[in-house]
Amino acid sequence: MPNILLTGVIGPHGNIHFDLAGDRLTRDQDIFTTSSHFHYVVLHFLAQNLSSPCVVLEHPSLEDFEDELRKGYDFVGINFTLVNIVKTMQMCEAVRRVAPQTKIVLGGYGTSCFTTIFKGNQEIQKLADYICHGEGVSFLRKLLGEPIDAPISQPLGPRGASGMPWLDPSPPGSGGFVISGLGCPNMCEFCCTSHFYGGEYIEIAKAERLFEGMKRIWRFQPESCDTVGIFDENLYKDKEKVARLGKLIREDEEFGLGRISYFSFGTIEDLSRYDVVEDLVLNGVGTIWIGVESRFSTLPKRQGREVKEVFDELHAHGITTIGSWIGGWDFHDKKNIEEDLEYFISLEPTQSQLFPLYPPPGTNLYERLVSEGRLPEISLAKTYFGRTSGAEFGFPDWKKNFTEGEISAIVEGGHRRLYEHAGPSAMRTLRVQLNGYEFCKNSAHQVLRERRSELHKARCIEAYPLIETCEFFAPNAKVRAKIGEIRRDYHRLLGEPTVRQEVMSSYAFLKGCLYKMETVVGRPPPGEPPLRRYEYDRNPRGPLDRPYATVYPHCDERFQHEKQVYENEMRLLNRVVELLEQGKPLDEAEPAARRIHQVFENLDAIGQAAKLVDELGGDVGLSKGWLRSEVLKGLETVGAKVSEERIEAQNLQ
Ligand code: B12
Ligand code: SF4
Repeated sequence: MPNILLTGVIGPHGNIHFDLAGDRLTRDQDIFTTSSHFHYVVLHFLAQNLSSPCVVLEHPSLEDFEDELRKGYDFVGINFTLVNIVKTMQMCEAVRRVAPQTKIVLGGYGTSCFTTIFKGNQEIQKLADYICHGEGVSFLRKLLGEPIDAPISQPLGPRGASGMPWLDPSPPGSGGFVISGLGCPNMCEFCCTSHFYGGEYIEIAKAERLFEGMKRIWRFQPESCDTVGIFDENLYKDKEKVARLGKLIREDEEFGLGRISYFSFGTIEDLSRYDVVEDLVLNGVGTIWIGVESRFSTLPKRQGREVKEVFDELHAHGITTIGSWIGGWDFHDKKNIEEDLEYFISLEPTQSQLFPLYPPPGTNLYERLVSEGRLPEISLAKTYFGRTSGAEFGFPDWKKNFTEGEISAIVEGGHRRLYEHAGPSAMRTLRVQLNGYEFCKNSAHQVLRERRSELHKARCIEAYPLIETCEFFAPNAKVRAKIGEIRRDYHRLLGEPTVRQEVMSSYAFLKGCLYKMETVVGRPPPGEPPLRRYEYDRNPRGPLDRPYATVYPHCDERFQHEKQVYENEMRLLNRVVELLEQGKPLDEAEPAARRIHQVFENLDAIGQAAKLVDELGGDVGLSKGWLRSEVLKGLETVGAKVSEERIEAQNLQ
């Protein structure tokens, strides 16, 4: 059987992170920006649907990649996006040099470069032996001589995670992804995923197989009940599938609505055909990512009910949202873009993604702009892509009423404005979970009263310890009042906090203050994700074993250290909780517990110190704008260097 290596692109990734929550969904929320990590679901999906032995690599450096190639593979499959064209070229060159007998297969959205910007360029076409321009399982099975119509199994991959980096630097993995379908017939002009599949919808799994995949993921993580993601550009287009999946979840004895909820993508057009309770809440929907794009959009997918009405209704019934907004359409001018953004902010999406409009090659938007002479000639684009490091994917100024700089500033400002209006996403989520709990508790449906309410309750209990820190560091009085109301509603609905919740609140507050101070004086940028190697050796494994063995070839010392510190802290806190629950006075406890007690007694002073450091940050030359944008992205600028020097000078005095 042929030997396959499947890999993502080489690092370092620079500012093209794998941190969806930090970079986008909770961007610029002060210390409440969560951080997350993602895995290559797609590589595991491919590996788990082939019978040939495979190795999957995540985040190799060029050297790691070359070392792996030397082990001898028949095929190397690379997944890449357009921003990573240059890295992909480098990898192809490495394969030809180090392992000339290995055949190269390219796949993923990046391959659209071969039909657009590199169309007809013989030299570049020769980079790879095979290019997959669509669904990959059938492509690889055909290439490897495996049965094409064998059933497709849902992936059970490594788990991603997200959380406040200062609370738990390495939160346990949660959730997972199943794949319902690829592509979308709507073909919105700017959308590269629908164009990639030529406007077709390729169904990967019916409701029954999806549910099996979801249950399999849940069985592997009974301790951390969280949400499973369903990849489908437009799940809610198929109302019958959503209903069938919902029935399976609702009637499931093992998990049911008390444990299972899911995330997927939906449009206003489709959601307008749904009843929020009968068709969504009762069907196990947890979070919906809705492309709002713009209040003024005439895209068919945006037609239907008033957008705000849809968001409000979802939130009122316990369904969280990710809203996305795009700035820089032709119809945007300097005045109406403000109105548009203001409207988006008023939706208070639980999480958000704000982006400038950009024309991915392969879309109708790209074609139109080229034909209107608004984008450089394709040959120029070729040079452009070839010249950059790959990290600066973007286009020269082409927007009607904005330069790229102007639009970026508006988008960046939008994150902050949303935070200053709606507060941290952690509290927006808690608001929605409380709403869900109250709604379910009072519902006429027994299954909501008895089961789904438990899911909301568990999430509220988990989020409680963050309330105090969010309230204390709220960006303004309006947000502080909103959080105060959340606290009151929590107490009204779920009673007084337990001893553990109180202790965890104090701990969160302490850690939040420390992080705040660290933010002001400058924190090292997040590290590169570590190399992970997954071996699909095809040896028989039990039903509750993962289908691969994982190896971390390089020790990540920072990660190990932070994890160790966290575990020690948790041991100590557990001891404190134990003592308090037994009614034993902490000032008579063993020294470690006594010290924690003393620190907790002084939280007010620590909080004031953190606020002071925050305020002084500006005076010592640390502009808040720099802290927000550059520290977040881990970029170095001249301004940043100057600020660092000033801080060092101040420290020496
Ligand atoms: C999950 C996701 C992420 C995750 C994980 C990324 C990862 N590498 O796995 C995170 C959050 C980290 C992420 C980051 C980014 N992402 Co992203 N992401 C997605 C998302 C939502 C789903 C992708 C997915 O796994 N789908 C499920 C799989 C099964 O389907 P698929 O990708 O279509 O794969 C099939 C085929 O393409 C093919 N195939 C794919 N790879 C291969 C490889 C081989 C060898 C073969 C034969 C076949 C094959 O077979 C697969 C199964 O049929 C898509 C949007 C979307 N709705 O699809 C964007 C998307 C892929 N991301 C995109 C972008 C721009 C980014 C970022 C650059 C964002 C940023 N500015 O930082 C970074 C780049 C990170 C990186 N270095 O690769 C763009 C890519 C645009 C383009 N034309 O290239 C997309 C399409 C979003 C969009 N609409 O613009 N992303
Ligand atoms: S509805 Fe969404 S996925 Fe479908 S074409 Fe439009 S933007 Fe793309």
